[in-house]
Order: sequence, then C-alpha cells, then structure tokens
Amino acid sequence: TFVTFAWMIATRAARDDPRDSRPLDVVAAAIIVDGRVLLAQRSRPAELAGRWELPGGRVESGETHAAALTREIREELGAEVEPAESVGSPVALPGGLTLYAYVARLRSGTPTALEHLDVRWFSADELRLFDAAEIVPADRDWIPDLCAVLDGT
Ligand code: DCM
Repeated sequence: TFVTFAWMIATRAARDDPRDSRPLDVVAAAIIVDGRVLLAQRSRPAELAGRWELPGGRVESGETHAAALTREIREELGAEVEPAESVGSPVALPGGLTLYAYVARLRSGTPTALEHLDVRWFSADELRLFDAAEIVPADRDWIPDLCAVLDGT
C-alpha cells in the first residue's frame, strides 16, 4: 500500500547506509552484580572513544531485543546474560536509531573488555559522582534510572 511504501522511504532515508535493511533498534545491558552496574568504555568511533556506556549493539533482522542483547554481550564481553525488565525510556540516536536499555542478569562468565577499552563496576554512589561528560551522550539520561535500580537491589 501507499502507506507502507511511504514508510519504507522514510525509514530508509533515516539510515546512514540506504542498503542497510536491519531494524533501527539498538539494545544496551545494565548488568548488575552485588549492587554495582557494569559500564564499558567505548573504543570507537572517534567521537565516542573513551566514553562509558551500557554495553550492547544493533538488533539484527528477525531478532528479539532479548536475543540481540544476549548475543551482543556474548560477543563484546564473553559473558552469558538473561535480559529482564527495561530501564528508563528509549533514547533517539543519530541516524534514526532508537536505543533501549534492559537489566540483564549475569548467568555465567566474567564480563571482559573484548571490544571495549575497559569495563568497570559502579555503585549508585559512584555513578552519581561520575562526570557525565565521560558517559556517552545517549546514556546520560539513564543515570537516575540506574541508581534507582541499584538502590532497590
Ligand atoms: N550506542 C549508544 N549507547 C549505548 C550503546 C550504543 O549510544 N549504550 C550507540 C552507538 C552507535 C549505535 O548505538 O551509534 C550502535 O552501537 P554499536 O556501535 O555499539 O553497535
């Protein structure tokens, strides 16, 4: 139908690469152990390198958010997680992408920086004191939400 056609043009125009037909969703994991949340330090691209984020990545075609999150954490951190409830509100990213965060329970493995520069565990107090400029812009709004989750654990 026309509506579908118009939607295809609109979503394609929003992509960096018009041949990229993947979904526009990005998922990120709040892995929480012993009252601390794991942040990972990005190695790329240049404008985000050195900044801290909730680790995650693009959802592939036909993948649920939970499956994408599990796959990304396995690839990036070498650990097995089980995604749970969402954290905060979705955030609009450049390029028409939307970023979603979920609590993820650590099932096995030790999260390791396989693709990041470093990983670090933060308590709610440490997060509140952390310089927001060191966190990737899209994830900054989630700090109060993450602190609330940590305070409740
Ligand atoms: N991204 C973000 N915050 C996160 C995870 C990802 O802002 N916690 C952004 C960075 C990229 C896009 O999502 O623009 C895709 O992520 P990646 O490059 O890690 O696959």
